[in-house]
Amino acid sequence: MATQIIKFYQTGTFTVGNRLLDESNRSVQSSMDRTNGLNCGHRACQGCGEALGARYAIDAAMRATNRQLIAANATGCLEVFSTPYPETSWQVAWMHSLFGNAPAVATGIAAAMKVKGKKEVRVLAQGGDGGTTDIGLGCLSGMFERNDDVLYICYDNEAYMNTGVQRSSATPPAARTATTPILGPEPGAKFGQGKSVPLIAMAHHIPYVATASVANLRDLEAKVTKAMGVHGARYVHVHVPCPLGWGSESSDTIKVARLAVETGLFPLFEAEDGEVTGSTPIRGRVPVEEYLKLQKRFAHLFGKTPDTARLAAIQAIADRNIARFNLVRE
Ligand SMILES: Cc1ncc(C[n+]2csc(CCOP(=O)(O)OP(=O)(O)O)c2C)c(N)n1
Ligand code: SF4
Repeated sequence: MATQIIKFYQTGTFTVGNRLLDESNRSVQSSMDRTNGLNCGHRACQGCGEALGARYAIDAAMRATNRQLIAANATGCLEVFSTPYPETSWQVAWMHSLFGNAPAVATGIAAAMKVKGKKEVRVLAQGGDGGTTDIGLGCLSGMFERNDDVLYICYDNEAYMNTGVQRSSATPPAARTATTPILGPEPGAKFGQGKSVPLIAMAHHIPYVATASVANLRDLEAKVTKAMGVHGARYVHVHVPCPLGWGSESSDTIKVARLAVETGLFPLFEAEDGEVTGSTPIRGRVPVEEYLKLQKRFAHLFGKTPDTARLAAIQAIADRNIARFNLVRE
């Protein structure tokens, strides 16, 4: 799929349909032949970023593999809202796994396909940030270290949403969750050292690592397509706002995701064999307050007396990303 940057007004919209563009530049979703990998009828909340991200990622992967795809899915919202027994919204060969072992299950599927001589069948695993950055990290590291032929996609909504919004190691500092309440002198999640699974993946020198966001769906499609064109272990980390857990408006999901990118809090980059190969520049740099204000989980930072010290600490995280990934260019 082409990665040419296209201005929205040039597309002729089918939402992001791009029907006025060359065939080669159209998004996967604009095609009448798209696979509708995650179909209607699922029970995700209105405005769920995870459902949107998964739909785009799976359709792109199915197109890239000529529909020869098997997906393993960690327990989490994505699994629960899509497969209330005996129903399913998946139009892809799909296997449920435990909360923490989706990478190992996917590795097993890939090994089975190899033994059967089904080289054309490709394997993908997917899960939330809890399943990925916490309980599944050991299995994931093993999958990376062995360079198993699997694409792992993490949909990062920054907490354990399925079980009622508990903190994960991807929860940002100061955020209110069920387990990081607004109590004490520094309410919300602690300022730790952070944990970047994309950087951890890079430390394994795997062939391909990328971050993506539902704010830029063409970019997400392109990165998943690129990942499916490579063999070995691959990792794509997608930022997916959760209106229920973040306390944002359902209609603001894309806006919130875009502000995460434009503030520098969620940098978009790619890496190959352990080295950063590119990043997406920020178009108009925005102070972190613009992003935080749209989410009730950060409302305590904007009380009668704004928490300027901790707002500055969050801004410093964004500034560090901007410098590290060269996000603001002349
Ligand atoms: C070993 C184990 N512990 C706890 C659970 C309960 N559980 C199921 S899903 C989930 C949270 C999932 O969070 P995350 O991976 O971030 O995905 P999200 O729901 O946010 O998409 C938990 C704690 C479980 N299924 N297995
Ligand atoms: S709780 Fe969040 S992640 Fe789960 S379905 Fe609702 S919006 Fe999506």
